[in-house]
Amino acid sequence: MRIDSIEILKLALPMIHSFETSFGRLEQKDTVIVKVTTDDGIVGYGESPAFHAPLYNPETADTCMLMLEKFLAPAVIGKNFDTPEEFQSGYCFVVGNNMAKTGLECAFWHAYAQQQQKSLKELFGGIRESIPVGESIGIKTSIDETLDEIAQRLSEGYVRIKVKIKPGWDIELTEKIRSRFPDIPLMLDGNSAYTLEKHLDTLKTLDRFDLMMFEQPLAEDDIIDHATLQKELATPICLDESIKSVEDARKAIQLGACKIINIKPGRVGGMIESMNIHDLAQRNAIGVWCGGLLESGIGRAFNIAIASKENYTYPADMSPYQFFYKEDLIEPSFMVKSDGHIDVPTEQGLGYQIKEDRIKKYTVARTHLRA
Ligand code: OSB
Ligand code: MG
Repeated sequence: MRIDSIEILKLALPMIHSFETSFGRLEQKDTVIVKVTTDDGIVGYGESPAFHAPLYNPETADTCMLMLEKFLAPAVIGKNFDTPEEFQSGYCFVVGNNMAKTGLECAFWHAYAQQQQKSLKELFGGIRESIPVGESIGIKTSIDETLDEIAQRLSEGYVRIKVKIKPGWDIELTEKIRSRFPDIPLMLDGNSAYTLEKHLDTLKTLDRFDLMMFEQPLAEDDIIDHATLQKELATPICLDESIKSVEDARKAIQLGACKIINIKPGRVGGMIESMNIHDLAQRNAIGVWCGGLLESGIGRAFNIAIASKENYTYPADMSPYQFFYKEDLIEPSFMVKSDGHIDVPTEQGLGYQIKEDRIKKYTVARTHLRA
């Protein structure tokens, strides 16, 4: 397939509810949609799920736009590629910028799936018909509000609850959750807000609440302190921000810094690297799960497909669009069933219809490269 055209679109998706984590409150979701067109007229879409500001990782929607326009898209435009691996090798000289790379790689996967007349699930080697889903609950204004949301989601079928914490919004919160819901699969996500030096006692107290896992308590660039912490805790540590590549995963596993890995394709640079991490983790008996970055349905479609692989043994963060947005960029969007599972599409291509008119409606900046 020759890549004849690449459109790079920055979208601003209004959020109906803000989402607060230890790094700040998200009130609006910027995202970047990449659209490739091949010489055969096949059109593929991908998503770079960056935010408006570099809070979760160093990228933003604007850096994705710039990197895609100046380096990534020019490296592949007008050229022929037979496989996603070949396509990726076209721009692998670019260091970092994993979210920018993910949008481009996914757009190629989407086009490739259509050319091969296969589903993403089949291309990724998925084995599950449906995937289990948990909810990720942001920092609220009161503990009661958090408890009510947990009760609501459990009644809707979500199979585990993840709660965002930060220093000062942790022990009392977890205590109250556990006293009202003693047996639910519960996990906490610190989003890098804690340090060994200041918070070891807090972390050891949280260790008593029979948690499924503790996601990224310490700094995003620190796997050494996570290894020290894991020796102090019975709760399995799950790394999110710290794992940006299969090499990071290898080192974290070797050091004993985690027992579980949250794989977000956007954070690690795409589906190929996600699969590399999945395979490495599986060889080392480390379970993985698919995290989210509040993607639109376009990004989520890739996440759902990859989460059907064998070693995705924990529930995904895959809240449906209704939690955050008025409408999705795919229609119909995926649905979380009353058993807390999402069906994995088996149709050729993405498995969902793209709503071009909605992409247009939310586009605030656009670049078009032609061969
Ligand atoms: O740390 O998992 C995270 C959302 C934005 C930034 C970071 C994180 C999250 C989530 C994802 O918890 C929730 C979702 O995409 O449904
Ligand atoms: Mg996280």
